[in-house]
Amino acid sequence: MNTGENVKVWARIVPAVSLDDACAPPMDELRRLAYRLMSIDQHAAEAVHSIVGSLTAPLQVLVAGRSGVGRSAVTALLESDVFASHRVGGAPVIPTETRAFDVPGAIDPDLSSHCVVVVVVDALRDADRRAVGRTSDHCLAVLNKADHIGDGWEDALTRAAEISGELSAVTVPLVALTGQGREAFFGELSPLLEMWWWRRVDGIRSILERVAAGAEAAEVAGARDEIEQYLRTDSGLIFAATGALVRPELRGFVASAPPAPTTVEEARRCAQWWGGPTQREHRAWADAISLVHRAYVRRWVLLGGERERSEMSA
Ligand SMILES: Nc1nc2c(ncn2[C@@H]2O[C@H](COP(=O)(O)OP(=O)(O)OP(=O)(O)O)[C@@H](O)[C@H]2O)c(=O)[nH]1
Ligand SMILES: [Mg+2]
Repeated sequence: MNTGENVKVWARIVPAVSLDDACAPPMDELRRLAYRLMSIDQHAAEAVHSIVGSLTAPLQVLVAGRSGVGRSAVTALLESDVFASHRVGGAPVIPTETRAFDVPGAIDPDLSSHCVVVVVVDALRDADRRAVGRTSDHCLAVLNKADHIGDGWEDALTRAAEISGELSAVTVPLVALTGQGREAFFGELSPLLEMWWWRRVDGIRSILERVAAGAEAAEVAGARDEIEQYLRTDSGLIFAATGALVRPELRGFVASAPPAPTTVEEARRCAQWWGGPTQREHRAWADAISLVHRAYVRRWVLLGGERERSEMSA
């Protein structure tokens, strides 16, 4: 469930003001890798190009809910000038109205692999809870038609907070027809879309490993080395680890982990925490957790930590 506390998880390794700041340099590194591969292995170069393309491909946000709650109006608001120009890591956002929930004789739409806005109105129904339950953690609830709630905006905010508790999802009041409440709505939706974008980054490493293995099998000299070298660079490692950090199975760890390091001492503490005994016992150790650990060791070195004197390795 999106209860709000995990937003900006991606800024835990590299403190960055905006996602653009965090992702532009590593995306340039990937482009440079593709360029270097062009003279070695055309197939591998194209694969890396398409990875960069997939990062900037449109990001779909589904607008779901029961019939008549205002899905079309909310979709239209997301398509309006203010939000329409919004980009996430270079990717445009495409709002899409789903079929209605709770239509007799029809199966409810599948929301599991998307970023979702669930539109509800006052007086929740089981179908609303079901819709939120279908969305993994990428869901924001909108309490639409807030102009019909109580005596003013304060009442709408209070009701949205109650509904947020009932749904276990961040809920914002909105009047989709007039746009009242849209700043808070867009403000809550952006970090959700950013988390979703980092999921794309999380898939890169395994694709690159496959491309490297393919180059090896095809006996193209040098391509595998180039890719493996990229994966070992500070940029490649930290980018991949940031993607791994947004995995749902690490949510508990991330919540209790030290915040983003800005000093060498803080980075040392992060590296030690992520490399600690409890973490090593977790089934995600060999993959996600050890990757995050190694990224913090790199951050520690980049901030001035001296590798020789330490027992830390990466
Ligand atoms: N008062 C008020 N009415 C709204 C608001 N948003 C939508 N409506 C009205 O609610 C009705 C349904 O809105 P839609 O956006 O068509 O709802 P929908 O969920 O797309 O409906 P279907 O696609 O027909 O199932 C329309 O008459 C809208 O004008 C709102 O914020 N306040
Ligand atoms: Mg509609």
